[in-house]
Amino acid sequence: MGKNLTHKILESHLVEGKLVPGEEIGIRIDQTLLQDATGTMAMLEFEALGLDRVKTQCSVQYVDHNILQSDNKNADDHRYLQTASMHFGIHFSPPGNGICHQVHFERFGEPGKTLLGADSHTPSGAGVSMFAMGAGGLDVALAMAGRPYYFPCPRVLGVKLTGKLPEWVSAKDIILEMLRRYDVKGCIGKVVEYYGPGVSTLTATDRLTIGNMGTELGATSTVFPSDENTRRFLEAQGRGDCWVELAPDPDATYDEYDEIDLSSLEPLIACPSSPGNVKPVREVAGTKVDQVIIGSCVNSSFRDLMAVAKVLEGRHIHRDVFFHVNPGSRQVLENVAFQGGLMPLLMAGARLHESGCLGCIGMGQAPGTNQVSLRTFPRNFPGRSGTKEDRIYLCSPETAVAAAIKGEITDPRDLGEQIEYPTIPEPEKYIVDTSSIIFASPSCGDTEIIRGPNIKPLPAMDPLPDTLEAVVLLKVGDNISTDAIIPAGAEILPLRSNIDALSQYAYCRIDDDFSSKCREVNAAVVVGGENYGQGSSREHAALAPRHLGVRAKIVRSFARIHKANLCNFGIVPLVFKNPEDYNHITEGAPVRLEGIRERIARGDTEIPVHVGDREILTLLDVSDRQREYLLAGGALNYVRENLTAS
Ligand code: MIC
Ligand code: SF4
Repeated sequence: MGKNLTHKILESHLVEGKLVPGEEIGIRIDQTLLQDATGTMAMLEFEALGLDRVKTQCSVQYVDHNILQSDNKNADDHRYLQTASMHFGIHFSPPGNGICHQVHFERFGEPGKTLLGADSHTPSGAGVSMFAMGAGGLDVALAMAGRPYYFPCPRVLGVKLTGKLPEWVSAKDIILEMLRRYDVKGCIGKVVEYYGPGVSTLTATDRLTIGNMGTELGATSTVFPSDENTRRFLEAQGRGDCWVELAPDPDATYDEYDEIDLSSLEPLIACPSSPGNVKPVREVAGTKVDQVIIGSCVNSSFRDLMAVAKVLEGRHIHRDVFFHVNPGSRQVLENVAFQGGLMPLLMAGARLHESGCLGCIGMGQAPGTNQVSLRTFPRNFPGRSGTKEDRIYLCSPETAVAAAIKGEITDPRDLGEQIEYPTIPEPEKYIVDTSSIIFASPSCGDTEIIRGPNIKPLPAMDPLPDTLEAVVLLKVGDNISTDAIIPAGAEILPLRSNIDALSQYAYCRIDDDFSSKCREVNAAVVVGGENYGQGSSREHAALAPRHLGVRAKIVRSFARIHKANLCNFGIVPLVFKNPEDYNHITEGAPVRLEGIRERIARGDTEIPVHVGDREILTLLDVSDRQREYLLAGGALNYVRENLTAS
């Protein structure tokens, strides 16, 4: 039986376990990526492991999220990350150089390698055929220390691509079509591997777009073959020497199958407020638009900006539209400028910003009250833009620019009557300017690490008690994202390296008093619905509640990264055995987990929970390693104890 590409890459990196879906496997990690919002904590965790240097082939620290400098905090963090990177042998990409996923794609990604990133959109590495995954900062810190990454072996969904995209339909519409089919939880526990004749019609940038938003499907990763298009891209980046050809066997099999005929696709759009709420653009055409943003780690590439610039040549945007452009990287901006794309953007009325996450993580660019905003971003969770009850739509650059011109949602194919479809060939050679990156070198090891007042040590965490007595302080519904657990935005994001200050904001968008209620009880429990903890990889969504005293969560189902983060920080992740029991729990109910320590230690998978005077059954589906973490009160306690012991 032929092998698919996912299994080939996993097999070549497997250090523990067997490739049986659902069983925990450990794989060797070749490369790691940190960004600043998750990176300060991950760097502190790496420091706590007491090593001199990272043990990976390549580790990179980016600064792209927290680049608004309204006081000392972010700039202090940047200097900490720079000096710590130099000290530990990590390449450092400073603020302004670009968004981690775009820069990693341009400068560091290599076909067939594994990449673990403290950011959920790390599967963007699919653009250059990496096996790339998002994880919590602690898991990435452990990978930087040379330890394997452990996760449940995924099922592989093979998606056969045939045909060729029509004009005005682009890679974003392929992933939106996947989201239309699978919604935000249809690919949990799966790797999506694309194969078939349609693959060769997609450039490396197109594949990045699809891999990036595979995260929104709940997928563990996305995999593409490495072919001539991969080689062409790497050569244009001056990195052709790392190219290898990678493909599934001709008779490869998959756990599940699907097929997309690219020629049959039409422009699609994700409506407020979920990436899975996808409709054909023509169904919402005519909706008045107030803001359009081209940018984020998806659709901010050279191709995307040039396509928009070409459409805008000799035109001006609608007078009621605020039109922003956030380039994905400095390299993108330099190449767009060189190829004449900048003037049409500026003359059309674009507000050109520095390269970074910006409005995607609520760092500026928030829309006004009741205003409709069309963005090429990957996410539109409620309130993430910074505006309450926001109306954010996600679409391709083609659909975005059509709306910018017309002032209303417009099927971009309608532009075709007056405007020729812009075909943007991959440049033969990109302008490659790496002068801003500080590359790791052995001499950097002496660099003194500079810590500003915003860098607070990690709070101590106590081990799990024998019996847990707690109170249900919050009950939430389905698809709660980590943005809802610990929001980002200009006010909160700068506190990521100060857990005590950050934790005051835990669940503040759902219950303003959550943190003060926590102070009144010994320990707290949170109850949730399906796909609890979807979205961002931020371990702060586990760390902050844990600091406040949340010791267990009982939900209908968990998202992968959040569940791993809960174990890493000693919060017991329980799932209702009978989903109906969700209906019988109310906020304020006392909860007792009798003998929880002993039950976890002896490997019980069924955990009885006393809620008020009822007993309900819950399931604990975690690995032996994660049981140790839970008992120790968190992975860091466990690893530290073990490092000391050995
Ligand atoms: C996001 O898109 O939600 C983020 C901000 O990039 C996060 C990381 C974070 O919260 O720092 C992610 O995707 O993991
Ligand atoms: Fe940054 Fe947005 Fe991408 Fe997250 S999704 S890495 S916030 S651009």
